[in-house]
Amino acid sequence: MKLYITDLSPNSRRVLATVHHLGLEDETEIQKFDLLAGEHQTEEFRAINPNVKVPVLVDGDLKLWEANPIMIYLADRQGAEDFCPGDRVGRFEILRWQSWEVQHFNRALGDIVWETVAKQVFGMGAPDQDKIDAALVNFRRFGAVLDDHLNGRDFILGDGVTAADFAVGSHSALALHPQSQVPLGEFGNVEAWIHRLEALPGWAKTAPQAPAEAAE
Ligand SMILES: N[C@@H](CCC(=O)N[C@@H](CS)C(=O)NCC(=O)O)C(=O)O
Repeated sequence: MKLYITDLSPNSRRVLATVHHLGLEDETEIQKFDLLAGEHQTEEFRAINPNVKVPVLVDGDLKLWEANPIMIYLADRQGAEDFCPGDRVGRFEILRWQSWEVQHFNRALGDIVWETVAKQVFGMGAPDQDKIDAALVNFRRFGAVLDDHLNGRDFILGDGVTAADFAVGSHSALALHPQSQVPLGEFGNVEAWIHRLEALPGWAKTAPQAPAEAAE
């Protein structure tokens, strides 16, 4: 298999962490692009992903883009039922939380850290406080949902880590950044769960080298 990723990307991290968590390192060739240098903008890569974005997994004839389905594909390929249950209810749970993080939780979190962390890393100007305030309203709304859900659970589906945790937690390094202004302290269950995630070997191995520079 070949996996195309970039450094400092939550979307890439969740897939790379899945590779490590499932013990697939030896059979996965990793190609990293420097997006700022435009290394991904080639006709060869466009033929693999017409969106010209990473992550992308190529496995034989399969060219799979979008981080969340790549995680499910890798789990199914390994028969890793504990990481991504195959039964009807378990599978719906994974899809539900993956859909939710894209639309709600990480959209809000991403908007906050774009303003507070990433823009400064990329030299794109001062944070826009109005945008931060608007995103904070959504973060608090959806953060409360996750916090309630995690009450009495170590991970999103219960006792063990799954693809739902890697998806919802994909921005953890950014949320923990001292400049992030993400009010994690208001959501004790979410904060504890992020630290639990960061302590997992497969997740820890993929921590951004310079979390201060972590950006989408
Ligand atoms: N929805 C996509 C998002 C992919 C994405 O936005 N990738 C970014 C890096 S995190 C990218 O490749 N950007 C390069 C570009 O747009 O030129 C996924 O989940 O995989």
